[in-house]
Amino acid sequence: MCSVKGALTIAGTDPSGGAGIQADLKTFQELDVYGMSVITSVVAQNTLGVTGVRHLEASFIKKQLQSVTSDMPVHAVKTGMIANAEMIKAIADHLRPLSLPLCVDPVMIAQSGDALVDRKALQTMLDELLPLATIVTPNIPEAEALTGQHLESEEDRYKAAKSIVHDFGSSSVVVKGGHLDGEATDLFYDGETFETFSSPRFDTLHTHGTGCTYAAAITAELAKGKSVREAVNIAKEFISAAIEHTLEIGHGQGPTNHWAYKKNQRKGEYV
Ligand code: PXL
Repeated sequence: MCSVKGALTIAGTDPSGGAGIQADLKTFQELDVYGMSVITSVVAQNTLGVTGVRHLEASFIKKQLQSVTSDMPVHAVKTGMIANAEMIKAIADHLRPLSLPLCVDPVMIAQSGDALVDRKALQTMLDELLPLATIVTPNIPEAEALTGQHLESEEDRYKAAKSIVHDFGSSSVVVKGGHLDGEATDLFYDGETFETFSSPRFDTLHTHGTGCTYAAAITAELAKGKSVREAVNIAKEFISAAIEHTLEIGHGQGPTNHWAYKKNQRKGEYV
């Protein structure tokens, strides 16, 4: 048997290729991990926004999960858009006995501002999925939704990180600072120590799929057996390169550049 490492994403689609399942698979590939995907919802969207959504039945999501995990080498899992409580429960029930490294991207709203997840799904995510998570990757609005607290100050973000680990049972968390002014500083907490990861803020509107890509990079590194701290460190470099060399394509908020990190490493051209 080949010793390749595999990562599975469970998420919604983005036919324009910058976010969702498509971003996850591109990221896995760039980080030399074999990518697999289970689709939760098919989303009609592009860089301008979402025009329609079709949710798959929870039982059919389960069938996809069964097909992949009964056959393939899955070393880490990422969850993204899971639109409703029934889906979340089916996914959590399938993942629980597998005990795999799990990165939960608590997706609620697309970059365009469109809601991707039913409001009632939040409590099920807290109850069923967060206790299974190796890491959760909320941005500030998502951390506010998870904790029910308004996060104004730096101290508020430290408190929210603690709450996500100690109250909801995730092993670690990274509260992303993309919505802050100044440097993009992400706050990592593993239940014992805090660490910040910073990058310059690049002046661009083209950030479609940033959250998916960052969480996918963490997942790829977890699949390779990296510690969660090291996975976040590499993912931060991956997403910073992807935003710095963003692709100005589409008529709205364009996608990030999934190949920029590898090009940086090879000192190659970006496009
Ligand atoms: O980044 C959040 C997200 C998750 N999943 C899908 C998306 C987006 C953002 O656009 O389209 C399918």
